[in-house]
Amino acid sequence: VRLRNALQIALDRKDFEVYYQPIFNTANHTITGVESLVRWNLDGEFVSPGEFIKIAENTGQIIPLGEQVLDMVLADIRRYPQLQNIKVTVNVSAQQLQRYNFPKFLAERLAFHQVAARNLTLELTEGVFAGETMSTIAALQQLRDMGCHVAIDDFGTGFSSLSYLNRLPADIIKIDRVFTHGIADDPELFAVVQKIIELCLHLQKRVIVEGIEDEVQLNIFTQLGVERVQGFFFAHPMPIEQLLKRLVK
Ligand code: G
Ligand code: G
Ligand code: MN
Ligand code: NA
Repeated sequence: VRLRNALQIALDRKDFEVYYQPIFNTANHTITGVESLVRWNLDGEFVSPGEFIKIAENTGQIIPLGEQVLDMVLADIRRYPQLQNIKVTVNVSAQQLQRYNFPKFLAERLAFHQVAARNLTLELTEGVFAGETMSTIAALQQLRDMGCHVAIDDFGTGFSSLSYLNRLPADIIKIDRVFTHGIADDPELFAVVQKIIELCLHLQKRVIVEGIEDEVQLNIFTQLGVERVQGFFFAHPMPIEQLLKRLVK
């Protein structure tokens, strides 16, 4: 309850900021995109999004929070042309798709900020397919029809999934970092991940591997044909000012 109240005050005061974690091309290690990640500075300390996002999802506060994040990201894209040449992803919770007409809201915000839909990728976890599947799939298809890209986040951790991979209206599959962390010393896990990646590429989904923390992991995934990676080995999430320095170079 305490965190919920604090969250409401933070929403009213717009106390949130957005950090960006770069996504890299394995071929030449250039930045091809960034994932936006909300940050909440409460009395000088960051509250973990893992903690407050869950609360916001349970209380419905995820709706206004998601709107504030989206507005901050779109304002950044509009303001910094460097962000218009790369893909910017925004995490979207299932509730945002299920509780109201998210595609319509997004279209309004894109128009307001004068940002093109193709600049934006929406990241949804497999969990969105747990309930109201038909309306969710319809909403995702609508987002793609608008010109946005859709990514499935944390792939492999949900209840899913291979059985409907081909039916998901998604352009991008983000392989969860639990697979990345185990891959170097678990041959069975390696075999599973290899098959998942093969299948994704066969279905012409772009694959992004998350949680790359060392060169061994990077080399393994590069050899498996992965072209996009994200993780602390390359860069942590960072404020926009820091990101801009890396984009100029
Ligand atoms: O940034 P960090 O790794 O601590 O994020 C923890 C979790 O919070 C991740 O699962 C991430 O997807 C989620 N998250 C971060 N920013 C946002 C956001 O703006 N919206 C939603 N819905 N989830 C987010
Ligand atoms: O669930 P989602 O993929 O949206 O979570 C994104 C979060 O993962 C970010 O908040 C970021 O802090 C975290 N993250 C990004 N790269 C790494 C990494 O290499 N290792 C670990 N442990 N976490 C990471
Ligand atoms: Mn994500
Ligand atoms: Na993830």
